[in-house]
Amino acid sequence: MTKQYLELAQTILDHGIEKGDRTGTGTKSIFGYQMRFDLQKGFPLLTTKKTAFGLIKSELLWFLKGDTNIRYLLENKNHIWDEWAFERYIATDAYQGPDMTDFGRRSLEDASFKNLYQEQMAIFREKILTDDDFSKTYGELGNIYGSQWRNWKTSQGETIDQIKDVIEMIKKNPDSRRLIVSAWNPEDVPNMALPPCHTLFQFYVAEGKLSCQLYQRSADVFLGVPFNIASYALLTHLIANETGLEVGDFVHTMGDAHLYLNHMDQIKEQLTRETYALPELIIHSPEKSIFDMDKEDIGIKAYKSHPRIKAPIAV
Ligand code: DHF
Ligand code: TMP
Repeated sequence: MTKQYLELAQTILDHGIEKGDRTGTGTKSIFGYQMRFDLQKGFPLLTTKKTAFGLIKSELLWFLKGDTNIRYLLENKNHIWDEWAFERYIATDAYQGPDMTDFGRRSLEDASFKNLYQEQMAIFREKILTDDDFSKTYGELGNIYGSQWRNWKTSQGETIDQIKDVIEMIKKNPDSRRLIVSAWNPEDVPNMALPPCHTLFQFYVAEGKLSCQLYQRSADVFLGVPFNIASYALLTHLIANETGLEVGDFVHTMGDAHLYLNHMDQIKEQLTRETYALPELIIHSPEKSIFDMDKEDIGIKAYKSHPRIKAPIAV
């Protein structure tokens, strides 16, 4: 698995085209790429860089709850969505602190600004955790994944629970070619903190095994992709458990697959590292419904990896 990931990175280094992007960071990018991981051969968590499975798990459980407010993530010490909630907050009149325009880029270039930003971010996090009214308004990321997966709004004023429906369909009609969940809702895209990167996924059942294919429109290969692979592998395991199937393949299809220009040293370091055997996923309480799973119910065994490599995230 790790080898396939490194091959993707090497392909972008060799053939990627330098391209500007929304965040102003700059990328090397290719368009259209596919990887396939046999989930029977171990759980696809990168071994050439320590990858935080705990964060991947709490983010997925958060999506599955239909939650789009970062308070739950903060309660679980998960900060991967903080910047996008903060970005929305500073654009409102409620924010009265120093100018935070372009905080992501400026904090990389200016150490004293970085201090100022970290102070404001710390205040923001504390308020999200302690002030109910504040968190209801400013902890919200809009109708991102959780909302589209569990509460897709219809033109009739009803909601569709795509996850519940797809589980029912897998059980009743496993041969169906319509086993799809879409997070891309064109009407809602303008109101999201970040339009869904993992846009649409489809399940496939054959010989008692459940496979899943994801279409990811935009893929940050150094930071986002290791999380995305493990997250969809975990989702496939959970849905297979729920529907009484074994796991099959996770197929990862990407649109714009890019390496940010400030991740080049980090990815090159990773490319020098040897791979280890993959860990194993353990579902401790397989009898539980997917909707009642807690983080204690899911674990990873025998994860051996090289140390973490830090990299700045493009906001
Ligand atoms: N924006 C960009 N530019 N890239 C992303 O991958 C991305 N992902 C988002 C939201 N916006 C994004 C949600 N997922 C990290 C990983 C996934 C993620 C957001 C952030 C991340 O920063 N990972 C670091 C630190 C993890 C930690 O806190 O320990 C890593 O080293 O993996
Ligand atoms: P974009 O909306 O301009 O495409 O920017 C989104 C960035 O975030 C892009 O670099 C892709 C990255 N990303 C991932 O790779 N995986 C994710 O799960 C998320 C949410 C974002």
